[in-house]
Amino acid sequence: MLRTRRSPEQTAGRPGRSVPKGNNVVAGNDSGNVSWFRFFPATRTIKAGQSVHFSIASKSEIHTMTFGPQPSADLVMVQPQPSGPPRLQFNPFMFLPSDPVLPPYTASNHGNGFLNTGIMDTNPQSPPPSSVDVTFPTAGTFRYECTIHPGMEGTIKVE
Ligand SMILES: [Cu+2]
Repeated sequence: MLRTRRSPEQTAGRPGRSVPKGNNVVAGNDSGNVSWFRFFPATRTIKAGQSVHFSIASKSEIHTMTFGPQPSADLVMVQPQPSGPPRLQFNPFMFLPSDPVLPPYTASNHGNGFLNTGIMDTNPQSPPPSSVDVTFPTAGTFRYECTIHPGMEGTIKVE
């Protein structure tokens, strides 16, 4: 009998096992002490007018789904003061939702296609949500990134 052996890379963690079905995208995944800074699946295809249900699986990380231009590479904003030390402030464009209620994504939100879910986490005691729905009324290919983890990116294809 012929058997297929899996390499250690294929069996360790196996993030592919967690790929959700339907119009779901899951950010991150924990596997033992390893956190996967990826979106599952990396590309999700939906029909125009449908919504994507973004959620977070990682118990140890926070993530955002941010469309359009990335707000800034700087997690912390430095504001010089007339006197004394500069004021340090977390960049709200990275952490907070772009809108009080997320509107449909049209690639021209805020004039430049910016839409940020804001931080999500899995802690029910904390203010950030663990899931967000975004509706895509028009066809197109829309890239998004996590502002917290450079290189953590995904694509929504709307047909
Ligand atoms: Cu992230």
